[in-house]
Amino acid sequence: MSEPAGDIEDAFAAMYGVPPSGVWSAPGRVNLIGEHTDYNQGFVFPLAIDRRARVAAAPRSDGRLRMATTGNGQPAEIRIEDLAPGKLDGWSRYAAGVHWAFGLRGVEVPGMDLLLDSDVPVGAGLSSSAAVECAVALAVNELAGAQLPPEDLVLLCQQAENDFAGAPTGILDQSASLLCSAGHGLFLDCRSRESRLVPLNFAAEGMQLLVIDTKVSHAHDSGGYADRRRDCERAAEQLGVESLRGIGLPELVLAARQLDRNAYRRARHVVSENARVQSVVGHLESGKPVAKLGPVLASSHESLRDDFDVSCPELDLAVEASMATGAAGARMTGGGFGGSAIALVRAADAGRLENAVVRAFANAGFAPPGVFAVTPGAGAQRDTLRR
Ligand code: GAF
Repeated sequence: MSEPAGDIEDAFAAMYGVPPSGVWSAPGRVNLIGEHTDYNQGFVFPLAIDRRARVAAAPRSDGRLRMATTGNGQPAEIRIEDLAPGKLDGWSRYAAGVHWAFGLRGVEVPGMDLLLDSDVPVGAGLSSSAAVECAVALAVNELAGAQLPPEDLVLLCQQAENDFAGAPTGILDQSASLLCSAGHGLFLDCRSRESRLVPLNFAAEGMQLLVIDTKVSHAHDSGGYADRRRDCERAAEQLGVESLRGIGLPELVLAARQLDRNAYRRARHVVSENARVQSVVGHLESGKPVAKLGPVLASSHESLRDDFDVSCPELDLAVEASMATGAAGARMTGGGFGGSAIALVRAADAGRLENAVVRAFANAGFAPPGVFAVTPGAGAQRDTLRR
């Protein structure tokens, strides 16, 4: 787990010789449903998880930005005025990208010392990079006196990820991290950017939401994600609509001949996934049990596997083994090409499911997966009181 705020404050003082001005944190996310819909102006329904990136920060007067992680020696360093895409790598490009994006908005960003600690697994499809961006964004927002609202910070962090870190992602992850609240999922319309919180309490129904981290590391700054985005844009163009949000399933089927095969399959996923998000939110808002969401989670996984081609053998096996062990539902979550699956399971069966998935991975010759429960956690926040 990440360190309590007091520990990171002490570690900051030991590293930089002064106490931090504050500690801010932001969560990773699980997307319950609504995959690859965000950059198609569609619907998503994520929850923040109880795993977070935490950053201690203090401004400097000499324009230098220093960034370190707990338990890891020397800070990376760059002058704020020298920040430019391509100049940094590793996690520091997410933090520095946020400073850069504030600068693009005309905010005078001071130099800063940062110390980061995170228990969001990296490369697991749980938005570890967005968690870093959002925690740093809260710190800079306050220390630079920018006072941007969370909705603006979503776009600012997305810009850091897209243009500074080079991953052409949508607004799902940053929205989940900044706008979610404990005990809720976030229903977000990525076209209007309107959102509302929907109560989500797995424990009250004797259920658990498990994450199965396949340990197949994914990265969205390499080819597959951008290819899917291009397929979707081509599909919209061939259909003569601004985005795939502009078409329903019956019209898409009728227009099938206008599209090449991949464009049609990608569009079919996006259009059907939007309908699935709406049906999940409708189901929960009318007070129906979360345990009954199994079939819709299953069809989301099939669509991502068969039409969107973003699953992989490890994700498919995680889902199959979960369903064979009595999960109410399971699907891959996040961008895919590795990363994690989720399984909705009766709490009493969680241990059995974990054993079955671990055994199935061993039998298939895959590396052991990580299996852990998540609960809908708090969104990004300041963790320490203002002095
Ligand atoms: C990744 C991206 F960062 C999100 O924007 C989203 O597209 C997701 O993959 C797929 O739903 O997490």
